[in-house]
Amino acid sequence: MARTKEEIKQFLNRFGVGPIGFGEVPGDVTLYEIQNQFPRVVVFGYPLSASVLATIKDRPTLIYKHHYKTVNWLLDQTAYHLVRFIEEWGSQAVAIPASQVVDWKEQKGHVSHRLLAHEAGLGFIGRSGLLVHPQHGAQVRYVSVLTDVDFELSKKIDANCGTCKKCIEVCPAHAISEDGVDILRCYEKLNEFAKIRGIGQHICGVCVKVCDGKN
Ligand code: B12
Ligand code: SF4
Ligand code: SF4
Repeated sequence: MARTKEEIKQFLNRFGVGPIGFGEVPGDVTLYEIQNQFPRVVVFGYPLSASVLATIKDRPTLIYKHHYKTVNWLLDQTAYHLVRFIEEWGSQAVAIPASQVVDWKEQKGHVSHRLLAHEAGLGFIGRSGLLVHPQHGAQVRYVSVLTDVDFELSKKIDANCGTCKKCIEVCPAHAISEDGVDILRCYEKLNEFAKIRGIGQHICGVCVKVCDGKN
């Protein structure tokens, strides 16, 4: 069993991925379109470039938009390769798109990477609503591969933001408070940003930039 986990890690390391976690898919989780019930999940991420994040002040920059798309592409490509790797063992796996909306009204993906990343021991959900990794903070984008491979689970991280309030202070939509994020407010601001020439995506990056895991 442990061997399987190590083999997956070694395989992913060939692609230069960052954090990798192994979790259980909660029984009550809603999966859009996917019929099979996969009991396990491998979640992994690529850290964002510090130099690209440094270009962000109070709105997304064009280079951040490009980086966002590049990292999503890398995540989807690597997840595809991991699915093939697992299928060659005769097991099943499905890659959840890095950033695809399937329910526009509720703004939901096939399943939440943040929820699964928390299950896979990669961090805690911070005040910003983002998944905060102990070393990288929120500066990682994630992807999930659901599978029936029965590997050993990673230990969940039981931590929180403590006294940090950095994202509350900088959010251009004033959407973050001590109690969490008002996602509607955030979404309205991201709608505004999407109209900036050349951006065209619901992105921002301000809460990501300040959450560097150094508090
Ligand atoms: C649609 C979407 C949006 C919508 C918001 C929708 C929403 N309600 O969350 C909009 C367009 C507004 C948006 C904005 C942003 N997004 Co977005 N988005 C998505 C997408 C495609 C689907 C999210 C979804 O299904 N949400 C539904 C709800 C139910 O799930 P959730 O919010 O993800 O998870 C919550 C619950 O599960 C719960 N929860 C889970 N475990 C636990 C445990 C405990 C103890 C508790 C209390 C709660 C709890 O809290 C979670 C966080 O609020 C995901 C990709 C994906 N498939 O996950 C990316 C994703 C969430 N986005 C991401 C990012 C980075 C952003 C932005 C910073 C934009 C940018 N790239 O510049 C902002 C940040 C907004 C914010 N502060 O949260 C990253 C987050 C990475 C990270 N480190 O956390 C993701 C995971 C994409 C990726 N591949 O990495 N996004
Ligand atoms: S910036 Fe600070 S308060 Fe905000 S999510 Fe990150 S650790 Fe939590
Ligand atoms: S993505 Fe931007 S607007 Fe949304 S919560 Fe983060 S800082 Fe605020």
